[in-house]
Amino acid sequence: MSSADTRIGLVVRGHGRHYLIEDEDGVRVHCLTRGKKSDCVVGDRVRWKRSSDHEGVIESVEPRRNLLFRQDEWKTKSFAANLDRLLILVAVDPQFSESQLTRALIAAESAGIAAEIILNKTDLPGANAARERLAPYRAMGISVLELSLKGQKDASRAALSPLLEGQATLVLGPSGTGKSTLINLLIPDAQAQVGEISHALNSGRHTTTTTQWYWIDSERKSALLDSPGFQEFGLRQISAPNLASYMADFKPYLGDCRFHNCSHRHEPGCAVLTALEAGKISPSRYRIYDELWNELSSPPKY
Ligand SMILES: Nc1nc2c(ncn2[C@@H]2O[C@H](COP(=O)(O)OP(=O)(O)O)[C@@H](O)[C@H]2O)c(=O)[nH]1
Ligand SMILES: [Mg+2]
Ligand SMILES: [Zn+2]
Repeated sequence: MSSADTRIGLVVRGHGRHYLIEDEDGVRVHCLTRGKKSDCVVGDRVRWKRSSDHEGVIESVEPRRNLLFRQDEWKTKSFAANLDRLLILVAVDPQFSESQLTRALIAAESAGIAAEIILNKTDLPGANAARERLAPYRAMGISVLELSLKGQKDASRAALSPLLEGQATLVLGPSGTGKSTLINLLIPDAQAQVGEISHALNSGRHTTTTTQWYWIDSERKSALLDSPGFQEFGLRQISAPNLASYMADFKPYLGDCRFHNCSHRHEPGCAVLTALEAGKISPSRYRIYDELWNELSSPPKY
């Protein structure tokens, strides 16, 4: 197959072996993959060619800039490829899991993707408590944007728009935090975009089993990606000894331990443990590190 026959397209939705590709002119075409070799995810640039008036075939996947994924005990789940930013959405209520938040941040850091946090529903009582739980993240240099997406639509849009401009941004967060509210705020025709895509892939209107790509602007420069919720967020792609290097609050101390292969759990002369005792690393972050270390250094459970 000569590359002259193929064109470059963007994967905007996947469903099994079925993909929806957008060509350079914004025209969307239903494509199939040939097999395992052309496994692709939303955000991928692919080489494809027409196989009929209505359909195409994906021949190959272009090299990726990055890939955000989680690796549970037995399966790997890709969120999306070629992202500019990850926005982790948490809310005052339901109370967010710091472990899930940390896992998402580590996955992003290890994939080389910039991540920021949005705290939504700051109109609710309990906002201060949530703010306090996020203080360690602010202190380690992660931006925490406080929003009230439902009640303060204009202010939220004004705060988000500059962040999203010209970028491909994935929104990740547990259910009930306001992901749909955020998408609908920025993409008034979101429902129509989903319907059109689902129709093209014959995948049912309300399936949210895969990542969904939305254009924010008619010039197709800024994109938001919505992905399905998750129960687990496995990080088995990371080895325990590398874990601390993906945690911004641990990183400053890593060169200062007595042993170069320090696990930062019980070794004498450990700079991380000293920082923990001095209150420079938060106890909850350290507890999550310890849990993750155990998880990543034990074999998968049957
Ligand atoms: N109080 C309050 N409720 C909100 C806010 N944003 C969203 N909600 C509500 O939270 C619930 C879950 O929102 P939704 O966007 O469906 O969350 P998703 O599950 O992450 O898609 C809905 O009842 C929203 O109306 C907010 O800023 N403040
Ligand atoms: Mg939703
Ligand atoms: Zn150490």
